[in-house]
Amino acid sequence: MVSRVFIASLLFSSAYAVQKCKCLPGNACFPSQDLWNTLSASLSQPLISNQRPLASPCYESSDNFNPAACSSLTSSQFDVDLRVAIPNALVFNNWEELITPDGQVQTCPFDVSESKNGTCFQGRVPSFAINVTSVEDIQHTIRFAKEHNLHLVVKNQGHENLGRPFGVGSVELFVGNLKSYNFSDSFVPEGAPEDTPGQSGVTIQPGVQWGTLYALAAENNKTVVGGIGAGGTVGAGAGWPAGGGHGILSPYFGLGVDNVMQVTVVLPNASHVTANQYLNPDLFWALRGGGGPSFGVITSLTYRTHPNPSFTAAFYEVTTFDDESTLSLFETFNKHHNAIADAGWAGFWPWIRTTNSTSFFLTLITPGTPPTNPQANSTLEAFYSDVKTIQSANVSLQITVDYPEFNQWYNDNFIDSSKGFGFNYTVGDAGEIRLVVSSWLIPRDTFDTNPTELAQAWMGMPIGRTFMVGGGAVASADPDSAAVTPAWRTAITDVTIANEYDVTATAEEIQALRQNVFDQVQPLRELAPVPQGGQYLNEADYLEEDWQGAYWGDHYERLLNIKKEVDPDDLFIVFKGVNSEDWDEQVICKIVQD
Ligand SMILES: Cc1cc2nc3c(=O)[nH]c(=O)nc-3n(C[C@H](O)[C@H](O)[C@H](O)COP(=O)(O)OP(=O)(O)OC[C@H]3O[C@@H](n4cnc5c(N)ncnc54)[C@H](O)[C@@H]3O)c2cc1C
Ligand SMILES: *[C@@H]1O[C@H](CO)[C@@H](O)[C@H](O)[C@H]1NC(C)=O
Ligand SMILES: *[C@@H]1O[C@H](CO)[C@@H](O)[C@H](O)[C@H]1NC(C)=O
Ligand SMILES: *[C@@H]1O[C@H](CO)[C@@H](O)[C@H](O)[C@H]1NC(C)=O
Ligand SMILES: *[C@@H]1O[C@H](CO)[C@@H](O)[C@H](O)[C@H]1NC(C)=O
Ligand SMILES: *[C@@H]1O[C@H](CO)[C@@H](O)[C@H](O)[C@H]1NC(C)=O
Ligand SMILES: *[C@@H]1O[C@H](CO)[C@@H](O)[C@H](O)[C@H]1NC(C)=O
Ligand SMILES: *[C@@H]1O[C@H](CO)[C@@H](O)[C@H](O)[C@H]1NC(C)=O
Ligand SMILES: *[C@@H]1O[C@H](CO)[C@@H](O)[C@H](O)[C@H]1NC(C)=O
Ligand SMILES: CC(=O)N[C@H]1CO[C@H](CO)[C@@H](O)[C@@H]1O
Repeated sequence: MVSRVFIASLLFSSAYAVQKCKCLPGNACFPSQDLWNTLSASLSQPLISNQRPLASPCYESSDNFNPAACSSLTSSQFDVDLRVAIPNALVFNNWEELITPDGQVQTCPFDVSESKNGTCFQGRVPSFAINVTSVEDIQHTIRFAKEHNLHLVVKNQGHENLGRPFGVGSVELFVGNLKSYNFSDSFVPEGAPEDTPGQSGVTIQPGVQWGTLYALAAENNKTVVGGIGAGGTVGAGAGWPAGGGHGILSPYFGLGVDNVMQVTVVLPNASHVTANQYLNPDLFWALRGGGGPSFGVITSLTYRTHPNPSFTAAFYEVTTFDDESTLSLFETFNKHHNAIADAGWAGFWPWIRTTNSTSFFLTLITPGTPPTNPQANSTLEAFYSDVKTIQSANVSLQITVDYPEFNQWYNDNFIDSSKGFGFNYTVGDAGEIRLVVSSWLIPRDTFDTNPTELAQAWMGMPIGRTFMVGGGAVASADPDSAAVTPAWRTAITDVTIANEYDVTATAEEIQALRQNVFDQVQPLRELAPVPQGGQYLNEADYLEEDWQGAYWGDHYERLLNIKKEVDPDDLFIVFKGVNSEDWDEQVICKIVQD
């Protein structure tokens, strides 16, 4: 019912002419219970109907009111492992909520006393979910959604940050339980010429998480280019590669998309196809950076695997106590940045600024113990040495640690938090479960030409989460070999920021936080404008205006053409996704301006 009110206000409050709308619960076109039962009978698991928000058992007005379940869920509501594993929650739960056109924030908070008169709003939580365990589950659902013009969404591990895995009145394909994998020393893409030599690779289903895959790779004495985050719960096989995928091993082995050898996918017409350099090459290109789920539902993906060398890791922390010293520190690092990257170091250089101090951290690795690159030691020591000339800069940590293999470094930084150093002791991940983010890809030239202007931009960011993951193999790949913006090929660092907020935030306050992250990044948009700069699709700014240019640069037109061919009926449109221009923010109605 909520959705009907919403759609009515959308229709009558704007000067737009409506072209076509998805069919929502409450609309006459919505499938009857009998039809849903028929769909359910075709699925491997029972259809989840009347799916409710996580906190719904806490509400007396809910069908599923259950004080015991409420109390258990209340204590685990911030548990990321729970949020990734279930279909009715996202990691960032602000995307479970709906901000209506008249500025109401429709939530279902755990603290019922805070709630809007005890109403658990459905928000953007899909009422119907398919617990996918097979390709056929996806195919049956796609045919059903197409026949009834439903709003179909796809959730994997739910870390995405524009709310795309959910939607008002939507039907959800939950693929997060697909967790098989298979290592091979002789992988040959389907359709390859007969004498094609096999390569070392791993085939995974979407729900395999990076933490799991790193551990499995280590057992096989291999590495895989992957994402990093506390706990390792980001999905390895869907949203991450579809958006590009960057990781600390990227300077050595390329972006995620550069390591994909093959994808299998269920297309919007329900065909299950294989895409690689030989079969469906246009689709293969689009799937590697075009954004999920715009080109279909990925059912498996094969990554190249790499050797598992030893690494030297450097950990460093310096604190400054006045703006002059902070600016000087930032400038100093910016001037050393490219030399450090060129000498083989990769990793993070985040900072956190509070009222009276700024802490700046390095969490870097370079292959080899001692480093294979002869410049590695001296370039970093040169930076350390320059920091000593900055007044009021207090170095509290400066160590190097030898790791016999990659996964031990990963473990010390993201899994075991007992070491007293590493990523977990820097700024960590954005901690809360409600946030808005922004990011910008900084070309290497900008560090050389504008170190002071960049330092001034950092001064305006209370927390910078900065990934030195470009250059090297990322830069040497053909910019047109995958759909990701060509800006990735000249970028050297990806700067990301986030604003966290409370469950009681009003629509106006949320808008102000979105504007705030947008504004923090504005100096970077001006210093490194599209197409030289760009934005990482998987760390997207809600307010980005030229999102087509920022995510894809001059690849957008080709992507749009492929999208129109593969998905002519707009089944898989997402907010700021390919061919979403004429759709409203909630992807309910396609609108054309009068
Ligand atoms: C703590 C944290 C750390 C991160 N670290 C990194 C990092 O180091 N490097 C990096 O590059 N990114 C990183 N990210 C960003 C991450 O890549 C994105 O959030 C990504 O979208 C997560 O994918 P998912 O499968 O876990 O999530 P989901 O939110 O479930 O899915 C992401 C997107 O893919 C779509 N989708 C889901 N399943 C499929 C499918 N089977 N086929 C097609 N589309 C599908 C969804 O609709 C959604 O649009 C990080 C994010 C967080 C929160
Ligand atoms: C809660 O209910 C009261 C009485 O019905 C009403 O006056 C008030 O506006 C409601 N508050 C909210 C936040 O909806
Ligand atoms: C989905 O199916 C799997 C396999 O049967 C099961 O373990 C899991 O509990 C189901 N999830 C939901 C939310 O029904
Ligand atoms: C793994 O791959 C091998 C060879 O590519 C194949 O024979 C085997 O069936 C696969 N196993 C699984 C579980 O997919
Ligand atoms: C693992 O691989 C590395 C090189 O990639 C090699 O040096 C090392 O000996 C291997 N370790 C084992 C236990 O096989
Ligand atoms: C910052 O410095 C001011 C003035 O020296 C002091 O009053 C305040 O308590 C300090 N704040 C913090 C968070 O340390
Ligand atoms: C450089 O080498 C010296 C001597 O081995 C060592 O103490 C120091 O930690 C190294 N520094 C870096 C940044 O690798
Ligand atoms: C400076 O760093 C040292 C450790 O090297 C630490 O003991 C000290 O507290 C720091 N001083 C300030 C003012 O933070
Ligand atoms: C499904 O779509 C693909 C891509 O557009 C097309 O090549 C294929 O022929 C279609 N299959 C069917 C059965 O229509
Ligand atoms: C500073 C920081 O991020 N600390 C975190 C380290 O990791 C544990 C869990 O693994 C968190 O509880 C800490 O908050």
